[in-house]
Amino acid sequence: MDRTTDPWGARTPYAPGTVWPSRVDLQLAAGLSEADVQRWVPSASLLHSNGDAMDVAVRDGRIVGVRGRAGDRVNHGRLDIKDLFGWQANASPDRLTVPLVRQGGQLVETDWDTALDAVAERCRSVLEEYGPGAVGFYTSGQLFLEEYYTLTVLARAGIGTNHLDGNTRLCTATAGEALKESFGCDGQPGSYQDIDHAQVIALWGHNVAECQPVLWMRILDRLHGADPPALFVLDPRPTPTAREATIHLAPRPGTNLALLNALLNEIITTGRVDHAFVAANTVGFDRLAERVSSRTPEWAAQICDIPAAEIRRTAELIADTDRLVSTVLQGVYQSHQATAGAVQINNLHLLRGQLGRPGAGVLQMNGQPTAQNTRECGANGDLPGFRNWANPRHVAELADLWNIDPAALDHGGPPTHALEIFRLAETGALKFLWISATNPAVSLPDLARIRETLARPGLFTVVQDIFPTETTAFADVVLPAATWGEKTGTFTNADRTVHLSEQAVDPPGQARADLDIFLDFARRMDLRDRTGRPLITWHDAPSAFAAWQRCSKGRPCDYTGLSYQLLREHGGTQWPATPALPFGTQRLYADGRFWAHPDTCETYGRDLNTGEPATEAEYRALNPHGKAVLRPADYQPPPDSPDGEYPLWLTSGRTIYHFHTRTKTGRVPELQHAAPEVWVECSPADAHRHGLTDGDMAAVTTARGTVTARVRITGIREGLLFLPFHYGYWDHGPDHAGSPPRHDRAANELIPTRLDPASNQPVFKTATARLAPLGQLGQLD
Ligand SMILES: Nc1nc2c(c(=O)[nH]1)N[C@H]1C(S)=C(S)[C@@H](COP(=O)(O)OP(=O)(O)OC[C@H]3O[C@@H](n4cnc5c(=O)[nH]c(N)nc54)[C@H](O)[C@@H]3O)O[C@H]1N2
Ligand SMILES: Nc1nc2c(c(=O)[nH]1)N[C@H]1C(S)=C(S)[C@@H](COP(=O)(O)OP(=O)(O)OC[C@H]3O[C@@H](n4cnc5c(=O)[nH]c(N)nc54)[C@H](O)[C@@H]3O)O[C@H]1N2
Ligand SMILES: [Mo]
Repeated sequence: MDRTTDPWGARTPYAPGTVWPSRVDLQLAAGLSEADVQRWVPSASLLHSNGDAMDVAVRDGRIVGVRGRAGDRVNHGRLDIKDLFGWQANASPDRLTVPLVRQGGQLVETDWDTALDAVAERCRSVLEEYGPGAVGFYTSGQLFLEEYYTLTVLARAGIGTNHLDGNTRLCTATAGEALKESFGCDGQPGSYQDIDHAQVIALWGHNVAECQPVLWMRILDRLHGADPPALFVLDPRPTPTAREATIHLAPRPGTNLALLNALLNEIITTGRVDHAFVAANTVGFDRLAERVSSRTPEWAAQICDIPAAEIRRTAELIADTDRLVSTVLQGVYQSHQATAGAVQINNLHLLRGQLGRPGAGVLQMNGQPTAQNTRECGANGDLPGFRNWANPRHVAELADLWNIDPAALDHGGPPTHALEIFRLAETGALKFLWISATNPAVSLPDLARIRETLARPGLFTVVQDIFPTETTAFADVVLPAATWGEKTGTFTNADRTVHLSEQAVDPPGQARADLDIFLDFARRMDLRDRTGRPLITWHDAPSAFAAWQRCSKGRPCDYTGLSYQLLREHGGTQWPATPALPFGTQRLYADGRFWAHPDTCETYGRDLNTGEPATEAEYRALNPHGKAVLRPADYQPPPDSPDGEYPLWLTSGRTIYHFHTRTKTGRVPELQHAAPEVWVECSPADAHRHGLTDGDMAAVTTARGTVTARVRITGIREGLLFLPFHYGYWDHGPDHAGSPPRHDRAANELIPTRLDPASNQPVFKTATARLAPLGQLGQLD
């Protein structure tokens, strides 16, 4: 079977409450069989958040394939096509293999000592002249736990800066915030096993078929088995996910909250609330009921452009079951009123008591493979261990652990978010920016502005990557990293499953593990605690893991029961895992105990529409006993909506074949061949109106820029365009000699900078644009 044309492979149907049958997926280099493999090294997928466990095949010191692990709780042996083929990127001839420093405008090769001394010297001089507020770190959702924790201690305790965030800000900041607002603390309530029991599965803005294909295989196998669940999909596009839906609603972009408020109202007015659960486990019911009381299906129908009868049918479907699983992703997190919307999905589960039982759970999904670790280790604009920056006792706990003065961690406000870090760089306030394992010159909104910022002469930029990218092109120092398969560490998927990923082969050339790079930098900076001892007391992945375990102790993400050995033997294990419960915890909140008590919660909450934080006193008054909080939010129309100049909505997202800015998947022949160039999806009516047919080249223009793309006519909502955001410029082909590069391919040329007020996650999904046949656009002829 060719998995590039049949991405989900053969079905293994199963009935509710039974074990998902295993199916082992294998891909080896051409001509090799399993007998040719000399070693199998345990790891898990690093190309999405599902955490699919696999063994990496090694022969003669090279990676020659992968095989899914049948015994792992997450994937039961399956792998998706990015994983089946993606390992080939590790051996690309254009990997970064030596450090580079900028000299006379050019990046030239150098050795590690020269490169890291240059970085440390600049960092020290910026600190002396401007203080820690001039130093920033922008990291990833793709490193390992040990690396994030080290970076966090280095940046927050060592340098003393508040400016540390991850690209998780673009990805799952809203997931974290929505969990904090409803349950007091980050941490995924549900478990993938809930799919095995569900009667109704609701996918909110989540194209799981393309983005978590193995989770989709699990859902597909239920759909093909006895007593299948009903599937609800909310997405304005007819995705492969939507095609299998019992009910597919395709709302106007940016209107999730209107629909959700109508669903909540319908559940309340039709007497479907589980009042016993609500009374025992929540606060805020009366306020929520009052706020949604006028939000009828007819009201939402006008806003969402969906028939009211469909909204009623949806309310019945999701409220007439005792086993509801929801997943939420970027169609909510990157859309208008992101946190407000995601929180209403939590509310829906709380009103119905759909939490903490087999088949009753909510998955506020992650996207990136290690985004959970960025968040729990505090490399994301939060404090490690889901501690509350506004709670002095939590701050003191960290200061104690790191043996530093608590004042060094008190910056009078929350940690700086990524877009603010870039704004500080733009204004010149930030002088030193270290970017690791992310490619902002393609993935941030409003790229022209990002390029200008990165090119500022007063900004010293360190970029740590495995390939030359659009971002390394702006760097003052480029550090070549080792990656998955070439280094050891742990990471945690979207349902809290921790995997150990072990080194299988040597990194290419002089490339070094990100952990070693951070540790080496910390040594060169001579970072000390308050008694003058080295601040960072660990030296490799296992000792970094042990340090993190101490930090996680007693917190919701408790890792103290885990060890590399346990992970090796037991495979994926869900935190919290304590010495008493070393094999982990399947569901959070099964006992109705939340991490929401004022003394333990991660946040005192905020207004979902303004982001205005509540004080400790206000939170204590609202939630003295630490129950789940039902937080309402009113629908507000999106600030930009189609007009005469930009008459269409523009959204963006993913295809199954590529990962993000394609630095890996673009170098894999099978994947690149399957999706070689950027396209724009539009409806038949919009194509016709613009004189376009399938395959024509068209220009998509917003107030920010123009992208040229091939037209793909689909059943997408009329009035909406979709661009994949995968295509930047590293393989754009040679420009005409001497002419400046044309920035006409990346979706983010077009996206303005707008943030969700509660999570500060950029709104990538609701821009407005116009479409034109390329021939009519004079300057691009
Ligand atoms: N193949 C592949 N898989 C991946 C990734 C990848 O790059 N490629 N990346 C990983 C990462 S980091 C992430 S975050 C996840 C993302 O996974 P998803 O969130 O599933 O992917 P997206 O395509 O970004 O967005 C999902 C859907 O949101 C819809 N949408 C747009 N606007 C709205 C709206 O206003 N309302 C609603 N309800 N829906 C809307 C889009 O039509 C789109 O189909 O995927 C992960 N998995
Ligand atoms: N318009 C639009 N924009 C979006 C989105 C969207 O849906 N629409 N989605 C957003 C989301 S959800 C996300 S997650 C971001 C993703 O955006 P990015 O994080 O910028 O995307 P990647 O291409 O994954 O970048 C990761 C970089 O790390 C490098 N790398 C890989 N492995 C390693 C390693 O082990 N060590 C080091 N040092 N480097 C490594 C890769 O080569 C690559 O350059 O994009 C966001 N931007
Ligand atoms: Mo993401």
